[in-house]
Order: sequence, then structure tokens, then C-alpha cells
Amino acid sequence: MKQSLQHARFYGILDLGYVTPDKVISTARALCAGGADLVQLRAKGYTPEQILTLAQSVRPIFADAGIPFVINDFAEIAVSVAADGLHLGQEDGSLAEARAIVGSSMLIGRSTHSLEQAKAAAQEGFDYLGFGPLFTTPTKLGRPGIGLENVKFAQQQVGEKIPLFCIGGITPNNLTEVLRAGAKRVVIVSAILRAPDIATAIREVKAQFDAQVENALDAF
Ligand code: TZP
Ligand code: MG
Repeated sequence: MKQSLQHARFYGILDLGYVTPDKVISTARALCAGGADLVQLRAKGYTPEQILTLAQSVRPIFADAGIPFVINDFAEIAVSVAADGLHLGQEDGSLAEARAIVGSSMLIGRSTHSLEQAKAAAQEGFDYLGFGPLFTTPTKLGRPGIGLENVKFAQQQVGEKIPLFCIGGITPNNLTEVLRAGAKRVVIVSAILRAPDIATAIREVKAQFDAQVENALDAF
């Protein structure tokens, strides 16, 4: 599972801020059809019971598609649905506490908002990192964008073994800029979930990766 993250380019989020509960299953299918490399269930403001029900409803969809499924915030729910991963913010406790609940094989990711936080999370031993918000975003109101200047450096500092996913305010329109800054992987929430056709929007994002990231690697 950790291996598969190395090749991940697009991390999708099934975010209940944009998807109503009745659309969760069709959205999960669209995320798979578009080729999301992993998907997180994020349901701020929902109760643990509601999140468990939502997670159970989509779990088989991601399992059938062979796409790693990650639960945001709730280690016990991740265990209950045999998720592939758990995602924790800065305020969600230590890796050791989460590891004690989910066991040794589950991926555990950490949101980071600065170079220092990224280095600290890598040091602690998280399996992957979120890095952002790069730009201000309606999905996480009240947070300043950290900009693009540290994107390349952050991945270099944490080392290639710890995949770093840039996040926050990324859209198909600014993706070129984000990739030029050195991003190798991204999370895009609102611009994908609000797209008229989610699967097509993901395919377009992945095509930009194929064109720009692979070419950039060829240049070395
Ligand atoms: N963490 C940092 S920014 C962000 C999260 C969950 C939201 C990203 O959403 P969007 O809509 O792609 O800006
Ligand atoms: Mg959290």
C-alpha cells in the first residue's frame, strides 16, 4: 500500500461540504472512474455514527476499484471499515496514538501547513503528507495560502520516500503553475467536486500530470 502512494498523482476527497449524502455513492463511483489514485472521506460536522454509515456505504466501491480509501479524523471508523488509511490534522494527536488504534499496516497521513510542520511530520514517521493550503480556499476558510515557494523544497526536505501532496485552492487552471513549482502530487477538492463531470475533470488533471511531470522528469 505504501508503495502505491509513490505513483499517486491525484488524491480525491469525498467531501460532504460539497457532496450531499444522497450523492455520496455516485460521487465515489465518479472518483474511481476518473482515476483518483486514492480517496479520502471527509465529513466535517457529521457525527461519528453518520460518518461510519457513509464510510460503510462507499467502502466496497473503493475496494472493488483497487483504490486506497482513507478516513479523515476517526481512527476507530478507519478500523471498523478496514480502511487503507487514516488522515490526521495538526490537532488530531500523535502518530503513536493513532498507530496504537489502527495497527501497523494502515497508512497514516498528516496535514502540514509549513516547511517546519512537514519536516516534523516526516520525522515522526507519517506515511504521507498534505502540504498547504497553497492558496486561499473556500474549503478551508480563514487560512492564508502558504504560496508556492516551498513546494519543491518541502518534498526534498522530507525525502522522496514520504509522498507529499500539495493542497488548497488548486484548480485545473492553476495546476500548471503548481506543477512548475515542483509539485509531484495534488489534492483537489472543490474544483473537482463542483465540475459538471467529475470523472472527466480528474482525467484532465491527470493528463496535465502526464504532460508536465513526466516531461519534467525526462529533462533530468
Ligand atoms: N486542507 C488544507 S487546504 C484543504 C484542506 C482539507 C482544502 C482543499 O480544498 P480545495 O477545494 O481543493 O481548495
Ligand atoms: Mg482532522
